[in-house]
Amino acid sequence: SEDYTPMWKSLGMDLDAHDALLGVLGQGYQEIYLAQKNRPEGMGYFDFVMSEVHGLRIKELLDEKKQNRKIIGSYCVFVPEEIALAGGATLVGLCSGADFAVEEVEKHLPRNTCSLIKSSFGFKLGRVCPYLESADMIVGENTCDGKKKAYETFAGIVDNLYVMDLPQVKSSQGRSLLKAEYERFKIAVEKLTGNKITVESLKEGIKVVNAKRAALHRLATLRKADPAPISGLDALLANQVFFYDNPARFTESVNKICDELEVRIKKNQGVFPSKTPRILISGCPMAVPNWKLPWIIETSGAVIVGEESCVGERGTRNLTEDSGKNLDELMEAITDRYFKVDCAIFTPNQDRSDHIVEMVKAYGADGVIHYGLQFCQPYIMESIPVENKLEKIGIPCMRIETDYGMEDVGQLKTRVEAFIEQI
Ligand code: BJ8
Repeated sequence: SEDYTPMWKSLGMDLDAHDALLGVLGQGYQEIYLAQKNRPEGMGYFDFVMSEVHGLRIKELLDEKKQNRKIIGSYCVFVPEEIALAGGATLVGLCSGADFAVEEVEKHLPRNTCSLIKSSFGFKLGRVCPYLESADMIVGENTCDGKKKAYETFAGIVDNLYVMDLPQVKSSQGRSLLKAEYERFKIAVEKLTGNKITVESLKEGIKVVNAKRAALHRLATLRKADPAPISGLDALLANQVFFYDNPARFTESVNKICDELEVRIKKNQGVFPSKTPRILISGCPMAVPNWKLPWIIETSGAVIVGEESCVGERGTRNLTEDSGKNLDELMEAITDRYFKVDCAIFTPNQDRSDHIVEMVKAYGADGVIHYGLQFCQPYIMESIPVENKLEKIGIPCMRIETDYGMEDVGQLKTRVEAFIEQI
């Protein structure tokens, strides 16, 4: 492939550190992804995307910038891509799934901060993320205390941070706050791009994002089959690439895989034999290249059939109503759609545990593995009532707390194997 060194250099990246990162990423991908058997052919597209994740896609973004298009980076599924697209900007996800520049990070953040936040800092401080370096605007959000306070520090490290406030209660006041923040974001996008958002452009943005989510809904539905036609690792990858790829191309590629999976299901073909124990993963989001737990699960005799996660169904569950006749109606519809996201920062958060039960039933899961990142108060706190609720109705649940390190892989594997044997 092309030599992207000059491009990375132009973004001010640390080339040696970046080479090291790409080396680790490539090796991990080889060992975790390419080592899988019976993968759908359509996954070839995602293999290509991953091999070019800091290459071709960045070149595309920089080409867009040359055409005067702005790039907006975000760390949370509450930032509406519909609005970014309507303003003629491209939205990319910035959450990171690997430890980097740990010592440097701990000069800015306490050690007992979750891996996801530390990683975001590490990728910036280590200058190894070309998405972050390409972004014209970085959106942080007031969600958990960790992120909320970390952005105060982050504002001194990057010069283009925009912080979105978010409600914590699903009340009418909470909804009004969300609506007001989306209006404020719309204005910020317009100011950034110099484009006025119109009814037409917002409808088009909604259409593009709905299509992308609908493709993932289709993929999720196909995973109900036994034998499972696609591994959880591969489905997770599609959910991760959702945040980076060109939306139309992503939609087309996922739909192509779905066509292939439909044929597999008809022929009763799967990635694992039928009656393989089926696991639903629930909890904190898994950003690229955080594949640790799914990899452990799927090399321990089980298949993952769903992700109750923001990199998964919690993030993509609902579509946005696009029948509004004016801007306000469309903004109301966007607010309605996002207000349903049942992140653990909300209190109370009954919807989330209801959705977990619903997903167990819909995907025929035999058990739930709750994934909590160490020091993530919201999800770890919720994991206990979630486990209680599931066990009360006879659904086995195991709670895992981990980080991005590899030290606990052996121990986790032993626990996961024991859990799978018992369900
Ligand atoms: S809508 S889940 S993407 S906030 S793991 S940083 S919660 S301490 S990521 Fe999230 Fe938006 Fe919610 Fe989804 Fe804090 Fe927990 Fe760390 Fe987390």
